[in-house]
Amino acid sequence: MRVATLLVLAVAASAAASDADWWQTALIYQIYPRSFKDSDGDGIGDLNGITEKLPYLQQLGVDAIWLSPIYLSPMYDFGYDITNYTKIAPEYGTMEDFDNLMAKAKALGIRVVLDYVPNHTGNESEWFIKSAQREAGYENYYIWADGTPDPNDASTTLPPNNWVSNFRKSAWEYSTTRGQYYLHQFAIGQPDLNYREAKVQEEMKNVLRFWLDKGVSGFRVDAINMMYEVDPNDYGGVYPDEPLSGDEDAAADDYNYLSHIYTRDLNETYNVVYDWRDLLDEYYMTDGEYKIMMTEAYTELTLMIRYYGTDTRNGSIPFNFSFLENIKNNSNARDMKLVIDKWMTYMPNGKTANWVNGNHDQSRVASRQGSDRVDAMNLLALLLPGVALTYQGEEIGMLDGEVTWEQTVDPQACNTDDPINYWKKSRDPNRTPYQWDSSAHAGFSTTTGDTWLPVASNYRTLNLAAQMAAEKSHYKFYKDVLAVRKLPAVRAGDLETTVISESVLVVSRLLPGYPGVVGIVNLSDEEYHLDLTSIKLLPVQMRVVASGVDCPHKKDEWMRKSNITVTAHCALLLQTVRKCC
Ligand SMILES: *[C@@H]1O[C@H](CO)[C@@H](O)[C@H](O)[C@H]1NC(C)=O
Ligand SMILES: *[C@@H]1O[C@H](CO)[C@@H](O)[C@H](O)[C@H]1NC(C)=O
Ligand SMILES: *[C@@H]1O[C@H](CO)[C@@H](O)[C@H](O)[C@H]1NC(C)=O
Ligand SMILES: *[C@@H]1O[C@H](CO)[C@@H](O)[C@H](O)[C@H]1NC(C)=O
Ligand SMILES: *[C@@H]1O[C@H](CO)[C@@H](O)[C@H](O)[C@H]1NC(C)=O
Ligand SMILES: *[C@@H]1O[C@H](CO)[C@@H](O)[C@H](O)[C@H]1NC(C)=O
Ligand SMILES: *[C@@H]1O[C@H](CO)[C@@H](O)[C@H](O)[C@H]1NC(C)=O
Ligand SMILES: CC(=O)N[C@H]1CO[C@H](CO)[C@@H](O)[C@@H]1O
Ligand SMILES: [Ca+2]
Ligand SMILES: [Ca+2]
Repeated sequence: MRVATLLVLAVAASAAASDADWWQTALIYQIYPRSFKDSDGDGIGDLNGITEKLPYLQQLGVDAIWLSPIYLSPMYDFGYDITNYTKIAPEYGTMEDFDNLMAKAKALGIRVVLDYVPNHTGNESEWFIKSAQREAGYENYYIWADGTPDPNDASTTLPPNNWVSNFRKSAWEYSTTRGQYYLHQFAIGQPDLNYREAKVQEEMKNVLRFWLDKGVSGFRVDAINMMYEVDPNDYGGVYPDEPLSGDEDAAADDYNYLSHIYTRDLNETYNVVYDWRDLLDEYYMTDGEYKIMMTEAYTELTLMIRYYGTDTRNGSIPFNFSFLENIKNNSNARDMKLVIDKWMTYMPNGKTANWVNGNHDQSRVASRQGSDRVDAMNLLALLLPGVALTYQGEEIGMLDGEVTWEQTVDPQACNTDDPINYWKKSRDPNRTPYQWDSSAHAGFSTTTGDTWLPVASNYRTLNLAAQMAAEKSHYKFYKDVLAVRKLPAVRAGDLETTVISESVLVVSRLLPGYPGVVGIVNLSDEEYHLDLTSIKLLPVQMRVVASGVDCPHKKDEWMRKSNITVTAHCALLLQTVRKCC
């Protein structure tokens, strides 16, 4: 059988995680504050709830938490519509609660990364209200434009052009206060800031400084590639229509109907990201802790790679969503290997890769790929070189919850006005509360009423407490793998991905002078006998250090590389005892 492998040589020399390089191998755990833990029984998760659960995250082994937005907001888009970037949403707590969370996290060795939402504020922001009133100095904080005449009704106007919002329908909303339309690439309550205005750039830098002064370790940056729109001065003073995409499945008011050449991925964006990097580096120079910046952009690979920086400027870590988008429930070992190798090949020299399994916008791994692939996907994300991101609940293999049309609150789903097909657009099912235990509301809340979204009905059997008590569970496997992630071979070793057969992928991490680590996933419904003799660098004897729920193996069991059995859906992690190579 032909064995395809790719070998990526280690670049990082140091194996220890100091304050300078902690981020290069960090496991970052994404918390969606509204759904993590409710400390005061109002049915909504909050900061004190997160603080209460920090010891859990520490024993699990996470390096840093990323909090989805915690700022003052009317919550039309659950915190991504920010009224004030430096105030805490009252339903999540107070600034004192935040300071307390920071102190506890620091004491436990967990770093805190915040969500930064630069593309838009909420429509209740003081800046937006002042801009709508044309208050001196604020006139150009947002993207304003005149309407076009309505041929059928002289008393009214139509939007300035054909641009469509990510959440469907026109991206323009009329402000009676100002007598002009403002742009919103997302919900109506999320007006786009104007980055061609120098004062906006300065204000947004001050937001970064405010939180860095409070001791955060960096930011995850929302929807970065939507930051700039074209300059109307280059188009005769108007914002030009976007061409049709040709997508036949998209209705005229659907985002995919247009090709977004004037509202996405503009070149101006990159310099702003590099400027933010310089600002973060000023703090790094002062306190010696590198501040991470991860940017979210669903775009093509070549544009994505530019966020990393240029020859003369440093940038961010662009999130790679290939795990989410390109690995399907029927992907085989070869497909997975391709996805991994492509990113490793395109990534600029010396930069850090990243692996995202899920987030609050995507269906959960277990729902997307089937529960029997949870261990395999967690193993791959944690074993590959670079930053790994885990969305809350993925460590126990949570499934999407059931949310009826009446219970639906996500604007992306509500905007469909479609009680039958709303679920296709809804992000609510993957935002249902964390399943802590089998008590009422899954231990998420003590409310006597409803939680903000319903708890998934499977919580009585699928919950953390049950998985902690079980001999084998997704949780135990995840924790075992995360412990191995701290080894020098995983932090700094070479990566080799090997397709053994249609359904078996082997990922090894080897570092000269240290024990090596080998992950094996069996994606098929059939049992295999593996012979890894062809992987010359592996020693003959290996020890099981993590064994997934579908594997019969026990931890600490010994295996010979010429004869390894992997049962259906088994994800296995082995460690060599002899030093590599
Ligand atoms: C946010 O609140 C602070 C006071 O806490 C105020 O100084 C600042 O102007 C506000 N910013 C916005 C955008 O409303
Ligand atoms: C903000 O937008 C929402 C719609 O998303 C609307 O209901 C609300 O009235 C707006 N508020 C302000 C202050 O403009
Ligand atoms: C954007 O920048 C790239 C790389 O520098 C360049 O090739 C491209 O022509 C630029 N596009 C525009 C529209 O200026
Ligand atoms: C970019 O970052 C690397 C690693 O932190 C550093 O050595 C280098 O000096 C930085 N380059 C610039 C232009 O800041
Ligand atoms: C991520 O990387 C894959 C290659 O592994 C690439 O095909 C894909 O376009 C990238 N996507 C994003 C959103 O980063
Ligand atoms: C796999 O995905 C396809 C398309 O999304 C879906 O129709 C099918 O039911 C899924 N199968 C499993 C086992 O989840
Ligand atoms: C994968 O699991 C199936 C089903 O148990 C099994 O037949 C097959 O041998 C396994 N593959 C390996 C390499 O062990
Ligand atoms: C993954 C993620 O954070 N997605 C966010 C992108 O931006 C929009 C608008 O701010 C949010 O609705 C998404 O949740
Ligand atoms: Ca609460
Ligand atoms: Ca924008």
